[in-house]
Amino acid sequence: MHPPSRQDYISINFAGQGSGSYNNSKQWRRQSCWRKWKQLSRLQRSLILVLLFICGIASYPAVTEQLRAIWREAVQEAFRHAWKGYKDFAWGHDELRPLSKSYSEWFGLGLTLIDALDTMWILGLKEEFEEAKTWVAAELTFNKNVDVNLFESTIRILGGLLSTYHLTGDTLFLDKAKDIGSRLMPAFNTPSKIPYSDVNIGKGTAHPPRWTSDSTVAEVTSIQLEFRELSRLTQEPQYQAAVAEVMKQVHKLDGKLDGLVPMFINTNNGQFTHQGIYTLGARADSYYEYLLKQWIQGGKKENELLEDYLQAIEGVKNNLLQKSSPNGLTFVGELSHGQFSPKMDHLVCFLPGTLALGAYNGLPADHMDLAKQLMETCYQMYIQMETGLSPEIVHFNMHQGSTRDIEVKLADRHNLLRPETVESLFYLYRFTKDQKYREWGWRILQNFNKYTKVSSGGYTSINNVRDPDYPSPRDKMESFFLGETLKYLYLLFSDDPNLISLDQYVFNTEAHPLPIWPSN
Ligand code: DMJ
Repeated sequence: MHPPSRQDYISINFAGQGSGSYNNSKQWRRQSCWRKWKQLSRLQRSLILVLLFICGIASYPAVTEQLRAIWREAVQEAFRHAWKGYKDFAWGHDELRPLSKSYSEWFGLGLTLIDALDTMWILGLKEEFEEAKTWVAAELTFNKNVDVNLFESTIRILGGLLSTYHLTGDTLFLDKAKDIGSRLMPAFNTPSKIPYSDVNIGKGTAHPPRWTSDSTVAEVTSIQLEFRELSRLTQEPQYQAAVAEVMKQVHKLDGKLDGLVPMFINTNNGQFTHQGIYTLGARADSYYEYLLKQWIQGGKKENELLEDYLQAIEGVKNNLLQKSSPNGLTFVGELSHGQFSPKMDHLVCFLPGTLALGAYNGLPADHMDLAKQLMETCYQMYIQMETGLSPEIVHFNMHQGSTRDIEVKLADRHNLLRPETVESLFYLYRFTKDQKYREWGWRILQNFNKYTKVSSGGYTSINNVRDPDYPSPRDKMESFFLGETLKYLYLLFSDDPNLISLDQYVFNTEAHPLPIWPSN
């Protein structure tokens, strides 16, 4: 690992006047300037000050634009570095292992490459995009005897192919999307129509995990944007029908608490299991995100989705929201059989962005207030750590007399290069134009560069965000670092609100933009 290679400062040189005995010491220059200033009349001085003030104001946008351009270039540079590692050591495989200069397979489908396609397009990395496209055309086949996770392959592969089709207009990606979409359909052949977690895309068989017949609630309710879009594009209704059936059932189910859902659902009887535990983190998170986003995707007409979303946000406020001590950070904890736990996953940091998106789309203004408070908390989860990177899970102190707001257990100190905080920063900046959100994102990017960049190429997850001397690299670059984290950072630093306009697109939970459906 090495520190960031770029130093982002602007250096300005004043040309000195030549003279016989050249004295250019700082002190001499300062005295000489001061003498000249004193010789000016009061009017002259005032005029100069006014001029300087006007120049300052006039040049401010240009200077800040120059800075943003530097930040965007830094994201492109980070992407190229990540891509170099992937290309050199993991080309066509699922994930780069940057330290061992090798790769790991999950589904054996070139996951990182597919997840990164639309990021390259958005970042303007045409050369990299073309070589990836050549691989998709020549090598990507789904006719393989492999088990894939329905949710992960939907959000990363189907979502990535659909968004790349929309951005490029190239039907290669639509054809591939249709192929994987139809191969995932056997997952819905269950007694309850709640899909199994795993599908063999070569054999056309599906099954739950070996130890249970349950599926994860977030997984079965966060595949809808992609399958609905596939139906719209192909005019084949079976994809939309399958995922709508899941939403219809979940809408009616008992076992919710003020709109909050348990984490598991049984594929035989369609009922929630492991009831009484409520979280906005792992296994439930994107259920809430997709309620809002499906409503937006479909033109804000599907009232049940909106009702469920609004009720759930009230459920969060009434049951999971607390403030930490001593500094009063607002956080979202968890509830287990009536017992509150001040535990918050980094995954929950999608929520400020989702709340802000809802408020932008006409939902209550206090959703935006809450978004801003939670955004601050998520940022604190980074800067209060010694590396300036968030751990996977934090616990907040709530008792009087605490000296720090955030505690991290030994087992929770890892950082997987996750996107949720920079994702929310992107939304908050788009809707408020408050520059602080960009500055926070810039600091986070610098910390990724400092502690997770591997010199031979790629970035790595780390084990310990609290040890800047040895963050203990894990030797894995998750595909979402390219699919999501770097994409959201680039969009955060972009001044063009039409670069993926939020009036035209809705991002799936893997940061792949899908079109909002035209009203006709
Ligand atoms: C991604 O695959 C998606 O963002 C998902 O919704 C949550 N987990 C990872 C990123 O953290």
